[in-house]
Amino acid sequence: SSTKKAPSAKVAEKAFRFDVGDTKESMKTSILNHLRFTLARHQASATKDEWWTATCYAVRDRLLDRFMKTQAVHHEQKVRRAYYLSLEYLMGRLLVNNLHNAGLFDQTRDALTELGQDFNEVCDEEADMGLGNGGLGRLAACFLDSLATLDLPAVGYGIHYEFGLFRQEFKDGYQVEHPDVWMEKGCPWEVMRPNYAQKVQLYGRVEHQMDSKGVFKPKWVDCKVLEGVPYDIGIVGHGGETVNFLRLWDSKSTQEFDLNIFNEGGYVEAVREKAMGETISKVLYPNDSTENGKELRLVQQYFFVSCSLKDIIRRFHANHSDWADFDDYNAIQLNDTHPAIAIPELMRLLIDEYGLDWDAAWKITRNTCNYTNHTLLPEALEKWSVPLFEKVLPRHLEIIYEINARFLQDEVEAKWPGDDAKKSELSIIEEGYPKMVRMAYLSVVGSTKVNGVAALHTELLKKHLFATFHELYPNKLINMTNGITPRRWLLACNPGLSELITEKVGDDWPKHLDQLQDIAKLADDAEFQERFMDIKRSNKQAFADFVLEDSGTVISPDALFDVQIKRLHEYKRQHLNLLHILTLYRRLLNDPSYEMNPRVFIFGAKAAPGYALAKNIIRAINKVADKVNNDPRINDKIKIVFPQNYRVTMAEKMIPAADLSEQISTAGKEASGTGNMKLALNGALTIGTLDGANVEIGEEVGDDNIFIFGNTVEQVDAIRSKGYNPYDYYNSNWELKAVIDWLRSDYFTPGEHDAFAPLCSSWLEGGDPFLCLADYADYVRAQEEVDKAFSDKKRWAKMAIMNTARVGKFSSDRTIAQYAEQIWHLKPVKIGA
Ligand code: NBG
Repeated sequence: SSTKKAPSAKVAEKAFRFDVGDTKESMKTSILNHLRFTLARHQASATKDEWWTATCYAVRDRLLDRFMKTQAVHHEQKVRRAYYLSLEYLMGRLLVNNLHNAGLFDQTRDALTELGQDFNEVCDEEADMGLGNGGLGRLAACFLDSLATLDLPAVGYGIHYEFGLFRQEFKDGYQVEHPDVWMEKGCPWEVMRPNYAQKVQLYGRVEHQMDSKGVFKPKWVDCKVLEGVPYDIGIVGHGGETVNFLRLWDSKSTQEFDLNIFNEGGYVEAVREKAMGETISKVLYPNDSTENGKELRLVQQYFFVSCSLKDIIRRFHANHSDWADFDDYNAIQLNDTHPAIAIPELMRLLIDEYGLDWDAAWKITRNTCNYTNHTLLPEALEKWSVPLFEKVLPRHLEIIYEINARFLQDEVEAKWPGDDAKKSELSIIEEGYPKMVRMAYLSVVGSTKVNGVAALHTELLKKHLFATFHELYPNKLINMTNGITPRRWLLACNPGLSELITEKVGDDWPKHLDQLQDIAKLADDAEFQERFMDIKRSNKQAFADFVLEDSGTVISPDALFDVQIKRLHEYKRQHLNLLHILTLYRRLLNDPSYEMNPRVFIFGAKAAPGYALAKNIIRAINKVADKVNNDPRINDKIKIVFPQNYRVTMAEKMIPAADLSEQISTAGKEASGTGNMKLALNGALTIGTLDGANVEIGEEVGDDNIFIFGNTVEQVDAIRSKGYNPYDYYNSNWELKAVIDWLRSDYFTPGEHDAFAPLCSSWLEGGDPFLCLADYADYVRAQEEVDKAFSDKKRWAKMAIMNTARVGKFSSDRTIAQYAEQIWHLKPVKIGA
């Protein structure tokens, strides 16, 4: 047969060219070549993971060709570029998305099928690239997809963690963490580039030495020196024209690092020291929306920022010689304050290494940098102690002090003469023992634009966290409502719905999500409703099959699938959801004729390993699930499924299967949310508070197509200022009291007392900081509305269709187009054939 013949040189040459239009045959040839020449395997003996690797290489060949072409065009045209600096990229799997974006999906699926492989099984070999915690990291990944799709010249920079976010297991309901060895089978997507390695200094001290002109110049001496080696991953946009890249830095020790010990004969110690240099990029810190505060974390931040800035400068010098042009060609986006050290580092490079004066360096730095804030939670706002800073980055501390002194004198004093309170309020250095460096303030002072991630969040930034800065810089703070890539979150993860949409509106919608509006006119059409809901049902069936295989729990696709998937955090209130579940369970036990549609409550969540209350909530959900799922008295009316190890790949199964999307954070706490957008796009209705992007989702889909409940931001403030007492609610709502007391008993953990004491006391003695009790009654009311709506199949279908039809605004293409226009001043660059 043809597969046995060696491919002719002509075929092989063709197979490596992306732009000639790949066929099933060329993909076959390429996959077999990689099996043979890259993996040294005969077709007959290759394992599934080898088929996967060979397929990825075949796709990567095509990406790399486009990648080189893209870079050549960018270089030739001396384009302005955006640089996205982020400590997290939650990429998930790459194969299926790359196939879709590059236009290779059908050919490759058919090629593998003809080679006797099950396409889906081959794809399932891929480990998630889970180099992020949650929304912030996934947003970065969606942005890379949109940047390439919109043909914008951009590079993502981050860390090449050896271990991404931990793998989660449940034992007796407890969360147990394991290291995430995502590169076990290798990462065929990446290309190591030792030629672009960079040196990074750390620790040591600053000497002020007199130069030849008699001027004191700072010199950073006695440092440890590390090396950053970059790994590049091609990022192909939809349509495959532009291939940008994500550059992740891996830490290595250098000779300088251990020279002293080495010379003293301490060979083994030197090798040990060397190994320490390699720990810097070992592991992602597993906290979402909480600060880390650890020395290694500061080192990680500086390590990747310094490598990235030096790489940006290297690229700038390849095309330009005048520093005055730097901010014309480079825009840097700081993804939260994690890379905020870029501001003093750029200053240091310009002044100490390139000899610019302060004012010139400051102008360049401030014109280049922009900062995105992702949270109002005080515990997430990074602060580093001055003594730690002095130890790790002594020269940067000096620069920060100088930035602060000039800022307070030239800007704060100029605006509010003689007002010392304003100065201490806005100071980058917080007084106290120890003094702290406020990274958010440093980021605001050192940036051109600062943005929030949803309209409400930006308003709250203006009113609270950055209120005085907003007075000082009235044009700095702007809103960029988050978005999600429709390629991953509809086209690739929900092929059934995608096909139906394409049939109705054509195949342009993945690039122009507003076109989904056209299906709104079909929302009342009985036949369309039926097809839409049939697709939903088969997605639910697929998820039910997964659950059965995963845990042995049987769930019915006819039940209402009620989904809450996000990090486990008090402010997100998975425990409010649990109160509702217990309420229904209790009603069913007390009154076997209690009427409700069967519901499956689906959770996906990881808790930060050090977050005791979050872990207690996980155990409570798991223990209630054990009881409820095995209680014959309730006739399968309620099922609770909480699969272990929630991650991007699991989200891709859950979201297309969801009927209801739980977005129930305390108003004012969730900066935006992006899971809310993914679920609505796939036809799930939202039950939510007026928080984050829920507000804007409500505006788009209309009041009739969303279930809003709970106290608003203003009401939450009012309740708090009156002095919130959760006992007022507990004592006056007998049903609420009953379910909390129930959880306090050992009903769900027979013989084990106080299993949920941390959770129960957070609601009562702990003061219920996130107002679960204040929102409980209205939440239960809204859930009754949901149940009623679900009983009316036509009404529900219409609402679901309206959700899909009306959330085009939340494409990350729209978000990125706004960043490009308002922050980066970036123009698309066509790459051509
Ligand atoms: C998170 C917010 C989410 C938001 C994402 C992306 C952090 C610090 N913030 O509400 O909690 O959707 O950022 O902007 O992780």
